[in-house]
Amino acid sequence: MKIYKFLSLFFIALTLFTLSSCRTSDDDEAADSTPGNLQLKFENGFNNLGDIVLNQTTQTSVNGQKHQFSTLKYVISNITLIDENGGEFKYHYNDPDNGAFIIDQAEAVAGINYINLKEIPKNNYKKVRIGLGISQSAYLLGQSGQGVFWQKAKTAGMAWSWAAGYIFTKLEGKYGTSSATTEFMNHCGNMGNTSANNTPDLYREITLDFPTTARVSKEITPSVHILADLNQYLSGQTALTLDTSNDMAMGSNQHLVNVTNNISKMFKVDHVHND
Ligand SMILES: [Cu+2]
Repeated sequence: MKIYKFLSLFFIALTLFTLSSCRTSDDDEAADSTPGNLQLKFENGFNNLGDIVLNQTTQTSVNGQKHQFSTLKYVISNITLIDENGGEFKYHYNDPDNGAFIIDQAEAVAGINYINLKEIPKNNYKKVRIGLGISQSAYLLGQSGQGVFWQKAKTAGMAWSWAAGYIFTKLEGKYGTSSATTEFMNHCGNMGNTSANNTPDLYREITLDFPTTARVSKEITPSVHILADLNQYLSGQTALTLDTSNDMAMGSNQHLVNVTNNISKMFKVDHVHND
């Protein structure tokens, strides 16, 4: 009985193998599965108006506060592409040295920050999932497990001591009632090991739909244009007012949890270029 089962499985496997090898030799062209590249473009704006100019573009919050940014940076990691069948391709997941990036408005070129992803399996992708910040799993690999990105984050001012860890989102600028004149600093990030320290985990994963399919192949490098609406910062799901109790906040206190939840809703894919 066992032998019979084994033999029938063996012949099924042999048939499938023969069929599939026929198919590949028949049409080499269509079956070319050479990986390609994909680009993510991040454009920071207020509402639907892109390209925030640091120290200049001023927004009024729902609570009536004028505010502008002098520093606007955040960490993106654990990028996952989701294909039309729901299959997921994880790009250097929990590997900050290769899979984490800093979006810095001061480095934007014509309002755009670029992340270029390489060696992406040829496929038709419908969604992307992005991590805002660095996951606990990645952080707990330890400093030697992410020496390159840790150094990069240090240089960019996106890290505290190793014990406290990364700054996930760094917002600095000025605010006020009639004009933006009072300085603020809101630095969101985890205080090290969140379960050992019993502190909130501010890492967020956000899934974004594509309005059209991104067709990755060796010929086509799709470019996914993401708008980040920074109006969500003070005017998101929790309307926030800056005052002396929270305008110099660093870490993961309740105000910064609210900021994180607000801005985790700020991303949307505006369009996809397939050229
Ligand atoms: Cu575009």
